[in-house]
Formats: sequence, C-alpha cells, structure tokens
Amino acid sequence: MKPELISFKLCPFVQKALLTLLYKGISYNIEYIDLDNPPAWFGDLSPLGKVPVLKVGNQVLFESSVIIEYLDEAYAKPLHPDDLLIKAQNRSWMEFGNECLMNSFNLIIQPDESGFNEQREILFRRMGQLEKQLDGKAFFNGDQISLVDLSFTPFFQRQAFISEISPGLIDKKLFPKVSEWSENLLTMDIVSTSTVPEIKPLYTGMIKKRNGYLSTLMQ
Ligand SMILES: N[C@@H](CCC(=O)N[C@@H](CS)C(=O)NCC(=O)O)C(=O)O
Repeated sequence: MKPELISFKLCPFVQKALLTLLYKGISYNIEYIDLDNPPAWFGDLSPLGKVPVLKVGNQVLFESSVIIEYLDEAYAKPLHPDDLLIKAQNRSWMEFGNECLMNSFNLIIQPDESGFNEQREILFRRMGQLEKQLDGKAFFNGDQISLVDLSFTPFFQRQAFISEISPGLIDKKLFPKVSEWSENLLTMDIVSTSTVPEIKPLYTGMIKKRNGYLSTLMQ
C-alpha cells in the first residue's frame, strides 16, 4: 500500500516528507492542492487545515515531524542515531529547524525595512546557535545523514533563493560550519526531486506577491 502525500508545491514542511520518502526509496503517491482554494475534502482530512498530510490506507497523519518519524520507523534505512539522548537532542534541533522555516517566512512578509531587519537579526542569532552545534563534519551528527539533516534542507534551499535578493545570511566567514553543512545538504541528489522543478520561480513569485520589503529589493 503506497502512502499518499497531500501537498502544496511551495511548502517546505511537505518537502521534509518528500526528502524522507526519496532518501528511503519509498514509492508514494502525491496530490497537490491549492492552499488558497483548498478542495472541500481537505477540510475533513486535515485537522489543522495544513499540509503535509500523509494518508496510509484509511489512516491520516499530520504534522511534518510526526510524518517523517513514522516513515523512518516504518521503512528501512534508519535516519535517527541509536543513542536515545542524541536522538532526542536531534528532535529538539528538528523543532529548531521548523522555527527557522517560520522565521524565513516572517522575513518575506515584513512590510518595511525595520521589520525585515528585525527578522534578519533573529535569523542571524539562530545561525550562530546552529554554528555552535556543528563540529565541521558533513552532517549534523557527523558522517551519517539523519532526519535532522533532511529537516533543515528546505530552510537552506529557501535561504539560497533569498540570498540572491538579499545576500549574506549564511555568511561563510561568520558561520563556516553552517555554510558547509548547507552546501552538503543542497548538493544531495534527492534535493532536486524533492520539489516541483519550477520551485525557484514559484518561490520568487510568492515573494513578489507578498509585496513585502524583500520584494522591493528584487531586480
Ligand atoms: N507545523 C506544521 C506546519 C505546516 C504548515 O504551516 N503548512 C502550511 C503550508 S507550508 C499550511 O498548510 N498552511 C495553511 C494554513 O495555515 O492555513 C508542520 O510541520 O507540518
């Protein structure tokens, strides 16, 4: 029975689930919905009205971190460290990654420069916190890829898009380990298939549509 992912093309939380499905080589079905005009069935299916939702037979899972934890336990190629404390610590940092995604979105919607700078400061602080957690190896836990890596990948992809409009957040000098980690994640094979091919124009189009301060910096 193939799991079915209910998706929205731009959603970074959905992308966490897709990265996990792709890494593990799980075959799945995907249905895209328009969140501005969701189908009636979505309201019944998704208790919080959000994507991702994963349908497994008659069962429904929601919340991206819960979905990827389920996929990790249900399928081969484990993506969590064995050590209980390190695993729990990874989960804490996965939550931190979710916050970073929300910070990215807040950055986009700020109507003026001061709000934008405030949000950018928050992200700078977060990158400093992350820098202290990394030890300069390829992935968060060392050489072995984990769910925490997959959880941060959508954030770094969006920062790469934003940095073409407003450079400098993932600064190589200030945050060398974060920069390297980001590069390692974004060059994984599974990244290109974890979104629709037109993700970049869709994302920059969304920035324009939001009409915040960031959109005024676009060429
Ligand atoms: N905490 C949720 C966040 C999911 C989320 O915010 N999804 C957005 C799209 S990226 C959504 O469905 N928003 C619709 C809404 O809030 O009405 C998760 O990790 O799955």
